[in-house]
This record gives sequence, structure tokens and C-alpha cells, in this order.
Amino acid sequence: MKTFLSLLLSLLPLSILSSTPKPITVQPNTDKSRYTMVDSFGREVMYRGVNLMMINWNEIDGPNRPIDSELYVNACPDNESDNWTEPPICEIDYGKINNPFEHDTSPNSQNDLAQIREYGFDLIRLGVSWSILEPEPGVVNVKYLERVEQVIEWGAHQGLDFFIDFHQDFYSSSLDGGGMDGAPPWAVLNQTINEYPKWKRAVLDKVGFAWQTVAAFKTFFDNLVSPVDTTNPKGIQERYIDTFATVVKYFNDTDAVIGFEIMNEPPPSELNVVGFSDNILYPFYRRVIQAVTGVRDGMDDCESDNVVGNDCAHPDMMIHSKKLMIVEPMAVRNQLDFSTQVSKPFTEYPSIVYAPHTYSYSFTILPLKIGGYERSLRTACWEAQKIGASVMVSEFGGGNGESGMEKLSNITAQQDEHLVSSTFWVWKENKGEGGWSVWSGIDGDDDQQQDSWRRKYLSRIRPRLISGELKEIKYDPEEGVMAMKAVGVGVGVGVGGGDDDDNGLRTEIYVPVDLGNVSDDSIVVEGAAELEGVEERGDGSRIVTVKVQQAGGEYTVKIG
Ligand SMILES: *[C@@H]1O[C@H](CO)[C@@H](O)[C@H](O)[C@H]1NC(C)=O
Ligand SMILES: *[C@@H]1O[C@H](CO)[C@@H](O)[C@H](O)[C@H]1NC(C)=O
Ligand SMILES: *[C@@H]1O[C@H](CO)[C@@H](O)[C@H](O)[C@H]1NC(C)=O
Ligand SMILES: *[C@@H]1O[C@H](CO)[C@@H](O)[C@H](O)[C@H]1NC(C)=O
Ligand SMILES: *[C@@H]1O[C@H](CO)[C@@H](O)[C@H](O)[C@H]1NC(C)=O
Ligand SMILES: CC(=O)N[C@H]1CO[C@H](CO)[C@@H](O)[C@@H]1O
Repeated sequence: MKTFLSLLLSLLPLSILSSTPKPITVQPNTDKSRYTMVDSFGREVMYRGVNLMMINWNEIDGPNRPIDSELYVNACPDNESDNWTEPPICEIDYGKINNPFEHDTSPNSQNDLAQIREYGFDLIRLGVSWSILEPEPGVVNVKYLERVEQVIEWGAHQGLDFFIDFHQDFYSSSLDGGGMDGAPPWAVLNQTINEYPKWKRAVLDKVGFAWQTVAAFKTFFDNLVSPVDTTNPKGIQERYIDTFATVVKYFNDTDAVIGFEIMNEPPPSELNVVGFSDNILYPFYRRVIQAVTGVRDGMDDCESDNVVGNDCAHPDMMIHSKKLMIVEPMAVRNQLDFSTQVSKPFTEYPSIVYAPHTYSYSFTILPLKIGGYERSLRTACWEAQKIGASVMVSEFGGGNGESGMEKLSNITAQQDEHLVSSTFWVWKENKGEGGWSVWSGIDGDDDQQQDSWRRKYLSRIRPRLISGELKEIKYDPEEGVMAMKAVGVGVGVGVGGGDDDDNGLRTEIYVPVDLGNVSDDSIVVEGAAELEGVEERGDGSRIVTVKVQQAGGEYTVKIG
């Protein structure tokens, strides 16, 4: 991939922050009780990150936010806060100041990626919209890909990792009752949607769900051809897979991109919400994964003129991606905090991540609120274990106010309890719209600031790379005290080559700048490991390194 950006990067003597050693893959624990994301040294990777959307949500029917990456070189376009839900993503110091820690991170500094690093996040779920990626059937918007690449280069410079999320809400902004992103207008098959049976509409109205969305998803899963797709026509699902594959291929060599999420919050396309996942959604995921990884699942290839079938494999698109394939359960889970699905392996591809959204007490329906915080991840871990997947919560949050605080404290505590990675919803919102973001106040206004209570829960002391098998994390946000337990596997596991021989034995714990007063005295390592060192980073945060003994064994670390 050689765009002007990568050329620029290769000319500048940039000091790149060290990020997690790649590739990231998924491996089972010895007893297969958990599937974990691991780095190239075999250490478990525990991410804490944030959602950043490049989906140009426009609240009024205006044009999309400018996507020409040249407009963002040491500049940040007007946020037009009346028009868009989120301010533009900028990094005005990139290319101007080589040391990533010297990028200004104060409010309104317009260095989002540096601010994200300073906050203590290390992963970004970057949302893209099919509508912008493929404005006409079969035509990929390269300018948009370059803009996405630009944001990823800025993030990589800050040591951040990314996964790309094919975002959508309620199918499409061009659909009656649709959301603000998703399918392009040409993939909204109005005629078929309008033929949706009246009785089914009535059922969906009763449960308060837009029937148009369900009808539109049915056209998608049925792979119908758009009437405007006339030269070399293909079904709309096939078009989606082609576009997904284009993105996977484009970022195949980009280390900072660890994986791809196939679809945000897929709703059911039929009234049978129990059979939907097994019959339709997971076969769709398997097909996409076959296309981009080449895994066949013991099936014959589908005919080239009909690549979408449940009993044949999507033809290998010769990309052979080795990155994480991230799948969400049917979106109804957000109301239940468990999934109405058959949980079993659906693909032979090993690096699968199961990505539920946990909005306990915000979107859960009434009787199920009780016990929701705990249930949402206990069931998710069970479901993922049956599938053979690692768990990463790709969205969670709760609004403002005291109840928002209670939700966040409980949800984040459960993430530690269940040892899962996560990305918070959401980084910035214009006007604090909905009150879900890390920041409040309009971008550009004097009152823009981070909510200190959110920072207290989200910017935690936490292990980020773990040698051996992680057993326990406990963090007290009030006191800033973290305790972890793991069982080191010792020599021979996760060992790299050359000078890095021992890296598989090193556990790294991140201490945010707010808790930077932690001294060597407040670090207690016991059992089969010892404290190796404490590195202070340019932003005042610290990395505590603990080295497991060659023979392995249980060890504990307490900080604070
Ligand atoms: C933003 O919204 C205002 C109306 O509130 C409109 O006049 C203006 O043209 C919009 N700008 C863009 C770029 O859409
Ligand atoms: C379906 O209707 C929407 C809204 O009017 C329109 O934007 C879209 O182009 C239509 N789709 C097709 C395939 O004609
Ligand atoms: C994509 O990356 C994988 C892993 O590095 C590599 O094996 C594969 O050949 C790459 N595919 C292409 C099309 O370059
Ligand atoms: C959640 O956590 C808070 C403490 O922050 C606690 O007071 C509250 O009772 C917990 N439970 C619920 C259901 O919110
Ligand atoms: C360190 O900072 C935290 C957060 O500001 C504070 O709660 C704690 O008391 C401090 N500890 C020491 C030993 O100063
Ligand atoms: C509409 C609006 O809030 N615009 C603000 C966007 O941000 C710039 C500075 O970053 C401000 O000057 C604008 O007022």
C-alpha cells in the first residue's frame, strides 16, 4: 500500500511508540475454559479501548463530512456541530512533532489520537459505513479508504491498535425507519420491502420494532439484486462481502489493524429469533470468513455465478487474512443480556472474537434488569466458549448522571471479573448529545472537558500483556488499587527469537498518569515471578514489568 501518507511516513524520522507485538491471534487455555487473544510471544492481550466512528452521521439531510484526507493534514475542518453527531477526528500535530508524547492533549487541542493514548486506551474500534465505502454498486470509494488509513497512521504513531467495524444501524439511512448509516441507497430494495406482509408488520409494530429494517435485512440475507445494479449485476450480500474483502485486503499489511468486525448489531431478518442466528447470521459470518481467509470448512466451493449458499464455501478471494474476525451476536441480546442462539463452532478459522454489547440497565427490558451486569458477561463467556471464540465487548456505556456512574462502575467491574477486553461507547459527541461520551461540551467550546468520573472508571491500572494464564483481576477505582493473579507457563511457551527470547515471560501492567504516584514500594509481586522494572512513559503513565520464572507457576501482583 503506497499512498502519499505512507510515503510521508517513510521520509520522517518518527519515533514510534511500541505497540503490542503482532500478529494477534486467538488460542484456547489449556483446559479450553477460555479462548484468549494472544500476542506474537503467546502472551494474553487484554485491551481497553474506545469507539471512534468515521460514519459521518448527519443529523439533517446534508452532505457527508468531508473525507478528503488532505483537508486533515495539520488541520481540522469545522466540526459543524449542528450537522453531525460527532466532531471530526483530527491529529493536527502529526508530521509536525515527531515525539508522539509531545502532541498537545489538552481540551480542544485537536489531537484525538494523542488524547486517546493519554487517557489510557490502547485499542480503537473504528466504525466505517458501507454507504460511503461503496456509493455505487461495485465502485469502492478510495478517498474514504485513504482517510481511514490516515487515522490509523496517526493512531499507530501513538502506539494504538485498531479494528475496523462495519457499522450500521437499522439497515440504512435511506430506509424509512432506518438509522443514520449502513447500506447505500442502491442497496435499499424498496419494491420488495414494500411487499412485506401486513401481518408481520403488525407483529413487529407490537414489539416496537421498525418492520422496514427486518424486511430490508431479509432482502440482504436473501442476496437479492438491486434494480439499479445493471452492468454485471450481483446480489447485495455478495456486494457487501466484496467490499468487506476490499477493506481487509487494503489493511492486510497494516500492523496496527488487528482485525475486522463483520457487522454492527445485526437485527433478525425474520420473526423466528431463536433460529435466526443458527440458520442465517452465523452462516453469513462463515461465508465472509471463507472469502477473506480462504478457510473452506470442509465444503466445496460455491459456483462462481452463485457464491452465496449455506452448503458451499464462498470462493477464496486469495487474501488469506490472518487477522481477527470479530462477530457480534444478534442485536436482540442488548435487550436481554444473553443470546437466544445455538452456541457452537461455526467456522474452522481459529482467530474468532465474540463481541457482545453490554448496555445493562440502559437497554435491557424490565424484568431482565435484575442481575444484568453479571449475567451479560457470564452468558457471553459461556456462549463464546461454546463457539471457540475470545470475548471482547465492542460497545458498552450508560448515559450521564448518577445512574450512568453506577452503570459504568458495575459494567467495568464485570469486565475485570470475566477477564474480557472492551471498547467504550463513545469518544466524543457534539453537544454531549445523549451524554454517552468521554468528553462533554462542544468541540471547540471553552467548556469542553473530560468527565472525571468516567475517567476514574475507564482509565485503570490493568494488566495489558500477561505471561501464562490469567486467573483474576480486581481493581478498586476509588483507591486506585489493582490486584491480579495468573499462572505462568514458564519456559518454552510463547518464546520468540533472538534477543527477545524472554518476552513471553514478561507481564506488563499499565498504570495511568492519574495514578503515576505509584512507587516501587506500592508494587508487590509474589509467587513465581518478580518485579523487573517500572518504565515511565512520556505522558507520565507507567509500564510495570513483571518477569515470570522459567519454571512457571502461580504469581500475584498488587499495585497501589
Ligand atoms: C449544516 O447545517 C446548516 C443548518 O443547520 C446548513 O445551513 C449547512 O449548510 C450545513 N452544512 C453542511 C456542510 O452540511
Ligand atoms: C429506495 O428509496 C430510498 C428513499 O427514497 C432511495 O434513496 C433509494 O435510492 C431507493 N432505492 C432504490 C434501489 O431505488
Ligand atoms: C495477507 O497477510 C497474510 C499474513 O501476513 C499473508 O500470509 C498473506 O499472503 C497476505 N495476503 C496478501 C494478499 O498479501
Ligand atoms: C452498581 O454499583 C454501585 C456502586 O458504584 C452500587 O451502589 C449499585 O448498587 C450497583 N448496582 C446497580 C444495580 O446499579
Ligand atoms: C495517588 O493518587 C491517587 C489518585 O489521585 C490518590 O487517591 C492516592 O491517595 C495517591 N496515593 C499516594 C500514596 O499519594
Ligand atoms: C459549530 C461549532 O461548534 N463550531 C466550533 C468547532 O470547533 C472550532 C474550533 O475547534 C470552533 O471555533 C467552532 O466554533
